[in-house]
Amino acid sequence: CGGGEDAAPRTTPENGVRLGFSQVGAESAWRLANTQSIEHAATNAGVRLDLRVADGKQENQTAAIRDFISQKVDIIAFSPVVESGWDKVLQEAKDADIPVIVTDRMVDTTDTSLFTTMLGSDFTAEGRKAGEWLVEHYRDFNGAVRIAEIAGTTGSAPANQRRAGFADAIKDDPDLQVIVSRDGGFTRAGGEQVMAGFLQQHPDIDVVFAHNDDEGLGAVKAIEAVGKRPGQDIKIITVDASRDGLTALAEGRLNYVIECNPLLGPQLMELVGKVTTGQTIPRRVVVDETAFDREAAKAVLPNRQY
Ligand code: GYE
Repeated sequence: CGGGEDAAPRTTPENGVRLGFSQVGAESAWRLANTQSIEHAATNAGVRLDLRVADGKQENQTAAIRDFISQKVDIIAFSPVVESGWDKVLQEAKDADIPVIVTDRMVDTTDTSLFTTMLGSDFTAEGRKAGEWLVEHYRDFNGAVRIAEIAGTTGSAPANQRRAGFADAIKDDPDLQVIVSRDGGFTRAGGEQVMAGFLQQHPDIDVVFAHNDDEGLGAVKAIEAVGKRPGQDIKIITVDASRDGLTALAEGRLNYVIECNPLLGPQLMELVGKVTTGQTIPRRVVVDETAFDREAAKAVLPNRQY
């Protein structure tokens, strides 16, 4: 396996490193920007990219990785749809002496030698920022605040960690209560459907914490459909800070948006270059991120890339 102190130096193939990349799917604006960033960065770095998009199914990703192994690519990278269930296929890559970089979402493996590094965001910190904003926003408010959570894909790292970070940030304020939580699949349609169901059962929801912008924008539609005003009657917090998310924030239909940066391509290609030439790399590379309120959204929107 490349990387680490005992890595055997590899030589870069003359006509470019062959990188097999298995992508989760095309569920969100974040994901589309992430795929584009990886494609552009590969072209710029002269990396020969074999990109497979898995339609949100783990078995498709496992099959793609097996295919990369049989084609003897130089290096594999992937964004795992869910955290668990990767040990076997990663062991196969290791046995074939093909290094693996995990991007975006973390894997839950018993053996951390199965991948060289993990490049991605700190999802727990993102969830915590959402919770901290809420604590601050309701600081002088007395009485219960009923929160509905539209979660990301069940079993995925961002869903697990955003939920955990959020819960941790609000735990000392007993007024802040998560009354329902359901998987919206990180899509607009999913967010709309889940929110419509929530509103039928709980017409008194005060706040929505959606695990991504697309789900939050779906919730906006569902809230409007019952004649309520998103951003006013029901506050909405989301994660990603895509252009559509920030636009809704600037218009006052979302209230707070945490950034999750999908433009990992250049950093990934740098790591690919280092691993394939036997250089030492850190085990974990975190992406820099911030959070936006309405004014901050207006300021960055003109130059927003995704
Ligand atoms: O927040 C969401 C996407 O894994 C960070 O996946 C990513 C998440 C992102 O579908 O929009």
